[in-house]
Amino acid sequence: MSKKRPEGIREYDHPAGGWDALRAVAETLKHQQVIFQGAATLLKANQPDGFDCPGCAWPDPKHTSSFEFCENGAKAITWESTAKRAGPDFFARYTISELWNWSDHELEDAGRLCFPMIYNADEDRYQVIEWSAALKVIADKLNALSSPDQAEFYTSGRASNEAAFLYQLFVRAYGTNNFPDCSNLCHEATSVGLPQSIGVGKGTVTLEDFDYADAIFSFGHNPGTNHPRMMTTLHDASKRGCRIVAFNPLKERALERFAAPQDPIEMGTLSSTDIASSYYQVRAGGDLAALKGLMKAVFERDAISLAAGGPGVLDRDFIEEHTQGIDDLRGDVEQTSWDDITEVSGLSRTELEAAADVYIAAKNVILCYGMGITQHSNGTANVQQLANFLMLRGNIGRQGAGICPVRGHSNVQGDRTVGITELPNKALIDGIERAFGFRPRQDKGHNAVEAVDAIAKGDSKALICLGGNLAVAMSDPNYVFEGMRKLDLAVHIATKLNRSHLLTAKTSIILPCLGRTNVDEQASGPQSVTVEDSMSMVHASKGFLRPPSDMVWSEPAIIAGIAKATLGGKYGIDWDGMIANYDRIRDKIEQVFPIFENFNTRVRQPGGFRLDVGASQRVWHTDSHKAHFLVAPRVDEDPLLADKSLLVLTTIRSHGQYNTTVYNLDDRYRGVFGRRDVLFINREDLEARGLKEGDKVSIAAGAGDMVREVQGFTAIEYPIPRGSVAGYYPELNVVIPLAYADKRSGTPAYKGVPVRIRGIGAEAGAS
Ligand SMILES: Nc1nc2c(c(=O)[nH]1)N[C@H]1C(S)=C(S)[C@@H](COP(=O)(O)OP(=O)(O)OC[C@H]3O[C@@H](n4cnc5c(=O)[nH]c(N)nc54)[C@H](O)[C@@H]3O)O[C@H]1N2
Ligand SMILES: Nc1nc2c(c(=O)[nH]1)N[C@H]1C(S)=C(S)[C@@H](COP(=O)(O)OP(=O)(O)OC[C@H]3O[C@@H](n4cnc5c(=O)[nH]c(N)nc54)[C@H](O)[C@@H]3O)O[C@H]1N2
Ligand SMILES: [Mo]
Repeated sequence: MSKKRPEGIREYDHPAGGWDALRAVAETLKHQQVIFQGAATLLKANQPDGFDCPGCAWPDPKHTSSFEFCENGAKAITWESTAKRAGPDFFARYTISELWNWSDHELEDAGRLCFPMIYNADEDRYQVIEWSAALKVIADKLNALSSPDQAEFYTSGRASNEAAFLYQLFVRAYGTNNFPDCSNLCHEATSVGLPQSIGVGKGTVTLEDFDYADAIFSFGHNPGTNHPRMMTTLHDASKRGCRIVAFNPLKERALERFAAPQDPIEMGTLSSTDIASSYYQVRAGGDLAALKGLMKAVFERDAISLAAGGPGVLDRDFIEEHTQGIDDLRGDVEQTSWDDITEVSGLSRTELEAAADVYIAAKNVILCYGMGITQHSNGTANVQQLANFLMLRGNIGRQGAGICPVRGHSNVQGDRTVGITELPNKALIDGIERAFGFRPRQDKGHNAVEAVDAIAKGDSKALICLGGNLAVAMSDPNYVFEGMRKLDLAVHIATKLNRSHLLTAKTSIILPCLGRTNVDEQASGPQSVTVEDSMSMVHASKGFLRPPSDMVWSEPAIIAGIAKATLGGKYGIDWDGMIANYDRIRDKIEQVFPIFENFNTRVRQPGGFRLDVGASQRVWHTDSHKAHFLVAPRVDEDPLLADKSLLVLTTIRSHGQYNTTVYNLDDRYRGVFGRRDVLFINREDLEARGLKEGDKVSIAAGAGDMVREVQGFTAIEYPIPRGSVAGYYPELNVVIPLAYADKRSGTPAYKGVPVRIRGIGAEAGAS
């Protein structure tokens, strides 16, 4: 007889995708009251004349495909095109103190924001304000600061290229480089690590390359939930015999087997396709060790082949012609012991050798990775070891091979390309001078961790957010919340209400904006915006749904409005002209960034165009003009982990959420229904603490006076390696100290937090 599991926990034995995915979409449509309009909207996603799906940054086959079904894309679109409205009557009904007690799900579920609102402290409510008055208040506050560096300008990665470009132009003209953005929390380790390795902070593959890969290595990403359209690619690759090798502490269902909702046979017969041919449950934070193990095995195989008079297994021509540093890398890998590698990775030498053999046997290898790699205190080093591994056999810059960082927000990569960065390079500053006739500062501004720290310390006094939910997305939210309540000015450009908006400053303003699905009507007619996907493809996006009210502005128009009010005629920038016709914004983008040559023409081609990525052609934009093998010291990510009583916490997304937006409380593929207050833990780790499944536990991180603790999470016995535990973001962010981040890139170590687990309450045994 099977034992009784805690409430809401049950085995889910279906493949990912399939009929359950279709059913989930139908439920979301119903919940958001958009059954007819919503279904029509879904058919416009990622079509040549339609809008870009805000769900993720995975590319589409040329953006010219027939409708590609995606459960979570459908949820993202449906939540944006909801019939629900958070209008003036909503804000009249509830005080901010009341709304604070709502869940994140309930706040967003209030519906689309439709009027500019300003906080009235006496009434503890947001009240309607005219656009012109709101813009003037913001301008006066910004101009009253004693230095522009007292203001922080956050960007979340849904902003279009046009909005992001105008935003960075405004902020640079205003006079600061304080650009915290969601990329700092996400793929910053890629943006910092890859340029040092291969001269570009982007992926080198295109979607077509997947058709030629003999093996795909997947590290630390969960495409069944976070990039469901990638499942079509993996499904097709698996069907044609491509080997897929996964490294992930959790056995993610979609990486095991997937039923394509597009496939009439799989749907009709309830069958599915196996995805990963081998699956390695690496310990959380064990990737550096695993990668050194894989490379050690490759070097050993190479030596054996050479000793037997063979050609070796390295791509010596590539290494000779294109790279530097192989000897140092080999030295480091050789002196790293198998004992250290197996202990930290949790994988045996035999397992790592078997994976290395798949790698060696494959002519063309693509390596995909996500947050399981970047969100660690050695995130940058992790990324660079991935590049090393690929380069050993020349797997970069040729057909069917390359590195594929799987990006998060649908335009996070584009925002960076058009200038959202706290570290502007000379080319960007020169470009702005060329196009606008003024030379902005080139010194470093704040990234996300530095920005919220400056806010918490009272050094920064104003925060403008172009989308997102910064306070909830950051580590250590309680510290961040306290700081944000002390601000002089907080402005949120947003589609939906969230907790960051409730952290009211002396002056707090919400500016409602159009989403991707909405028509954007300006003086010259309806406008398109552009976005760049994970594979550097740039294409247009055009909404068609009526805006939630006449008082909702587009993001570019809002930014131009703030800029005009704040800067007046400074530098003679033609804000009105650019808003009247976004082609003019694109002309300026082209002037600042020569890679956008003929932007307006090329973006009108069906499917758009690909931005040049040097490494894809084996052109290395590094100082030496070569690609670099780079050494990372050690294999363990944190000296704290010498204390064996600690476990490593990794914080992940459920199937029913989009970052801080919680659509529902189910995580179907992991068998969790109707709750999120769980901690996935290995049975032996439970037993070692005298605990059992269902016990309530406390989770504590940090040391000394920096201890952060949460209580009341329920322990769920889960097939996760010993030493690793997992739970949901954002609920567990409260235990992650802000300083806990990759020193090189500033990326918070959300996926490698040393924690102490104790049982609490009557049911639990000894701690
Ligand atoms: N539906 C939906 N789509 C999304 C999002 C969303 O929230 N919902 N968010 C968007 C954004 S902004 C992003 S950045 C992406 C995120 O997409 P992912 O990178 O897939 O994000 P996570 O859910 O954080 O999960 C990472 C995976 O890494 C594994 N993992 C955890 N720790 C480790 C580790 O130490 N090593 C290894 N090898 N693996 C580990 C986890 O088990 C999990 O499978 O998705 C984007 N798309
Ligand atoms: N512990 C832990 N923390 C994490 C992570 C993790 O894996 N673990 N992941 C990190 C990652 S990868 C990321 S990217 C961040 C996410 O951080 P953010 O990007 O800041 O957060 P989101 O939840 O995506 O933002 C949701 C809000 O965006 C607004 N919004 C939605 N669409 C639009 C639009 O079209 N325009 C505008 N202006 N606003 C819009 C809505 O108001 C909505 O409430 O979180 C990070 N935090
Ligand atoms: Mo992200």
